[in-house]
Amino acid sequence: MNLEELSAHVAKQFAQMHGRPPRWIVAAPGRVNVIGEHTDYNDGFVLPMAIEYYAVMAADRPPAAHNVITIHSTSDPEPAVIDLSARLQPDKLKWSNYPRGVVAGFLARGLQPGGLEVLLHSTVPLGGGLSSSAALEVCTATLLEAVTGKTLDPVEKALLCQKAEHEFAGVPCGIMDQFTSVMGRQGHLLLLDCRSRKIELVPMRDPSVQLLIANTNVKHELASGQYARRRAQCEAAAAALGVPSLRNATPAALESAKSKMDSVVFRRARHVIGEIERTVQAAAAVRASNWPKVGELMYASHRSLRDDYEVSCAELDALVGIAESIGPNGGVFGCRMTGGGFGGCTVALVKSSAAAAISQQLAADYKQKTGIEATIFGSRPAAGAAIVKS
Ligand code: GAF
Repeated sequence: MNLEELSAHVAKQFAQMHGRPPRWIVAAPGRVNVIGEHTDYNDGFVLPMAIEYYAVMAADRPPAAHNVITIHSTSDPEPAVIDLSARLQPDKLKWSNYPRGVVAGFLARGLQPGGLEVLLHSTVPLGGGLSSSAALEVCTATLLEAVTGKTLDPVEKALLCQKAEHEFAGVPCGIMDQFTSVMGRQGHLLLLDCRSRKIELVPMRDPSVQLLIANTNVKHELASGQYARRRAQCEAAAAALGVPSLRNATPAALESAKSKMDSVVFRRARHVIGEIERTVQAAAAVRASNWPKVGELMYASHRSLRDDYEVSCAELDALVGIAESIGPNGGVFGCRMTGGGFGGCTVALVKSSAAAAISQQLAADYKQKTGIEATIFGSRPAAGAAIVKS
């Protein structure tokens, strides 16, 4: 379903529920990261793109004026109820904390949205490492821009959403996901420098290649605690090296400081420093349409995430192993886990002409190895969040 069809679908559902059409419709995409994993909170580079899967909200004022935002979701019978006259705090209904934190960010800027009835529908797989939470945050922020008539600067908007995730969802995430959902560009990867927060657009329009996303359909629960622990280990490595962040470190400096840190911290830093370098090289290789080189960097990224950063899992490794065994003759250039890890998705760079056959083989071999059905889909690089109706 393209965005236009999806918006019409959500508008229809809203009308069925409330007996009138929505006044506003907004959408924000998920993302897939091609390379540059766990580098954003180290001031490094990332190379993601927005995908054609979206969080969509349809909304209107409630018939009787009251100061409450009620969000019904098509994936949970319990609505999020955000009372604007009370001090906003994290709630036990987990998904409601993403919009709640964003509303708090608007209120902190003196922007009063007023009462709303909202219907949320998301096609971004939940918890699949494709930024379903950032899509929800950015979708909420876009709705509040439409409602208040105040357009935020894109960087401020992304940072407001990141703060919502830190303070209301308790995840100390970097900036990649929110920046991509806000600033995605059709036909382009985003080379985001997380230190300067500047984006270089990298065209990705060669029709002979495409990205295939494969969802392991597993999510191992240790994810969020482990994320915070990785961040702390990176900070420990930077402190031992005497630099503000691992962006400022080189492989040689790390090697010579090896005795100053424990071996786990050393391996975490080795991943980050290598991954920042691979990301810059991959952007250059995409620009040159050097697909074998991009693929080689993707495999190297996966090995480093698996062995040094230890955020992969058996199911992700199984998918990458199958992709590797299909190999260049079968049309696969490279494959790696994408997103935070411990489950979720892989991303593969493949020949478009072989994509259907590769999808079939990935699904069949994964089922055979793990007993689990993978979900496999493609996406072109999509545009960032937008007001569809206002
Ligand atoms: C998650 C985080 F939200 C991002 O900021 C990033 O750190 C990513 O994991 C790992 O690259 O998606």
